[in-house]
Amino acid sequence: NTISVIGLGYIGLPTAAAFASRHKKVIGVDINQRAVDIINRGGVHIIEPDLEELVKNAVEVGYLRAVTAPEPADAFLIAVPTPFREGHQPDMVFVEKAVTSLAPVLKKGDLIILESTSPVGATERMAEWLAALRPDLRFPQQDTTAPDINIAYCPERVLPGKVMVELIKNDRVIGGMTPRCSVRASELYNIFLLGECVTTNSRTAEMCKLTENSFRDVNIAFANELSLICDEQGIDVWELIRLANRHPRVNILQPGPGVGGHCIAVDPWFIVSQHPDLARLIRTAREVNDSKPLWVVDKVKAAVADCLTATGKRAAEVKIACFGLAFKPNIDDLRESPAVHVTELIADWHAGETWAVEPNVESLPESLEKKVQLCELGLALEQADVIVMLVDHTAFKLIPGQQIKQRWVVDTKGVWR
Ligand code: SAJ
Repeated sequence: NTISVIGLGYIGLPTAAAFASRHKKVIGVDINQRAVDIINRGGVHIIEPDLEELVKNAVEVGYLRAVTAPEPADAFLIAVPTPFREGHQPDMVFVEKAVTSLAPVLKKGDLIILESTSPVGATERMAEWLAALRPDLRFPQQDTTAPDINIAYCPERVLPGKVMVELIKNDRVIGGMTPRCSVRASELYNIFLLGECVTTNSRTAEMCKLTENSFRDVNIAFANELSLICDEQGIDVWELIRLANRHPRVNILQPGPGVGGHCIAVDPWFIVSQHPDLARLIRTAREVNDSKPLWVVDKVKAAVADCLTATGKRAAEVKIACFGLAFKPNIDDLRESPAVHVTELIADWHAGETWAVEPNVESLPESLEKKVQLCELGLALEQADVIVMLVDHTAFKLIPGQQIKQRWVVDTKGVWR
């Protein structure tokens, strides 16, 4: 049996590699010719621990091959991006394109699984598109007992940086359009899954994915809101959270410079856009987290003003070092990172030099290239006037607080308290 994975990104490629490692024939499909070429040479175009080794082996033994257009297979997994458009509306254009391209190669008995984070109802919509493209086949909405094609929604829930572990260990929500679709999808994932398959319908599975990330976003927003209140009250928010978490039923997350990544800052909007009047808490959490970088920049401005008064320096002489650019600790992923956003805002405003200390990268993203200098940790500790702690990388946490001689430190992660 052949499995086709459409979309070879952060989710699709690890999933394709997981099936191939279980000696299943996998055809990976991606419109990006460069990615396809790299994979066919046994390489990877994304960084994720253990992924390269797995892809290399799979390609060498012939279980995995990449192409730019779908070929016939027995199961199709769609793992393409679902970004949002203006006004925070989910954009299903990549799913629609994937479906349109696979429709011609579909045959009776095939299974189609949508993995991309999607608004509620997307799987049913996908089935409608397919029915229109292939009137010769019967889909689950037309024949609920024995359709020609089985369709399910099965969201991924892996943590970037731990994808290969979580892909196999985490339980999986399987939302079949019919109970039989759920059974077929569970059989497929059980090829590599150690976690359990928990079955439901497609709409509940879609909502489940959005709920998981909204839960985290709301809880981070709670911590971020507390950090603003504590700042005004002169209370150490990290100590406060540690103490409150000693209560057996309290478990507060950690504040920071904002929420980044490609999921938590996006998915809650899928619920808000479908329910603008009801999703009040979810929307507010997004707004709280999105506004945190601006608050951090205000803190930096105040620190610089204080530094100018205390030292008599001119603004152009003040050096600001931003510690961390990644969207979370110990990774090199800078996309959708609040730390990058804060650094950019500081550099745009500041008259003097702005430095970025990011031990996990060798070059700066385009948005910072002309405004910011990448700086060694030691030099920044030695020469910066103001330090802005943005990401709690282990390398930063290892520096003893007493070693920080700067008087002006804006510490958004509570690393050197
Ligand atoms: N963050 C905080 N405080 C915290 C925890 C996180 O400010 O206490 C920030 C991080 O610094 C980062 C952002 O939140 O900027 C998101 O990081 P994360 O580690 O919470 O999550 P992601 O985006 O790497 O992965 C999430 C995971 N979802 C949940 O934990 C509910 C992952 O399981 C999902 O598969 C992934 O989204 C996804 O693809 O949807």
